[in-house]
Amino acid sequence: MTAKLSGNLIKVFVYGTLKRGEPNHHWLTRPENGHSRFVCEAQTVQKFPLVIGTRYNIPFLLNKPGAGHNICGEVYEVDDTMFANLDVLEDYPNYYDREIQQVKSKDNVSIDCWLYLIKEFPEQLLLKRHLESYHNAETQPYCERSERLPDVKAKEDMAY
Ligand code: PCA
Repeated sequence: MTAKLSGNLIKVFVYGTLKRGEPNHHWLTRPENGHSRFVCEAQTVQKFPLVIGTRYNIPFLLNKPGAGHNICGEVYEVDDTMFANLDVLEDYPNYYDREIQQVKSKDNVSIDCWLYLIKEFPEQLLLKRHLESYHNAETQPYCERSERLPDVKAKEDMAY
């Protein structure tokens, strides 16, 4: 017998702090946040700029397809509850936006997934180093939201 899940399963591609070994991965594995299952590693079919932004060193996938790299990340299957909780973490739609993008697994299977990205951003962010794969240990350390200053001007802060 398989466990009953509430509602539909949704595919999400994560490329930043939600990946295994990264600072927000616990959000995906906490049972009270809902259901999630690791599906595979994958890379975006489109190229995107992936940069580290703000004084809090947050990974941003910028909505400028064609610039940057095919981004490496992980595909998860999540239920509605987990998806809603991911929206809370990413502060969708105020901070991150999200859209469906095609990614490819290592054995070349195409999967349509939701991913979180920044749609409106200051141009200077494009001048930062474009990553192909995010690893907190290799960048300036990520600062959790609970440790940040009150974010009155979140968007204006982005280029910091
Ligand atoms: N969390 C989401 C978007 C950026 C971030 O840090 C992710 O890992 O895909």
